[in-house]
Amino acid sequence: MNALILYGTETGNAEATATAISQVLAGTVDSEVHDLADTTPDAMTQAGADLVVLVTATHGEGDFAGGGADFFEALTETKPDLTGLRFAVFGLGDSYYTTFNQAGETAATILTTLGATQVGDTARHDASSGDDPEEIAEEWAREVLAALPAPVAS
Ligand code: FMN
Repeated sequence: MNALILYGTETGNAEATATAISQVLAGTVDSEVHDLADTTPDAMTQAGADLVVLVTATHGEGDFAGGGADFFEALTETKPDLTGLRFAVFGLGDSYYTTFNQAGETAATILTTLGATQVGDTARHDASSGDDPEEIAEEWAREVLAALPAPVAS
């Protein structure tokens, strides 16, 4: 099984979190980590990925961090059929904002609308909690692995 881990970041937390997730997946699935700023939606459909893990921070007023805005704008314009693709979302945000983790919610909605199937729950890291996002993500990634159908995860 192949996983594509895509992150959108402004200050680095999502990138470090994506790396932590890839380390949990290693051994069970082959994964690659890419910055959304250097990625187009084709990567999801042409690279043969069975699972896409989106790790996105929310910035601005509920907006995607980093390259997320351009990536999801392209996705909603080209509307590829993502039926058969599994995805998981790890959001990073701060409950100080009323738009807490909005980017993660938006990502999940867009991918579901295009036919992809979500694995596990959308994670919502809260910077105000003081929790380490990498630790939270490692536990979450194990839950995602457990939620994959057995033949796919093997
Ligand atoms: N978090 C939210 O949940 N909603 C927001 O609208 C939001 N806006 C932010 C705007 C600014 C200018 C900053 C600095 C942070 C904002 N955050 C918001 C919190 C970030 O998402 C959080 O700090 C996250 O860990 C940053 O991840 P990154 O280092 O990958 O960019």
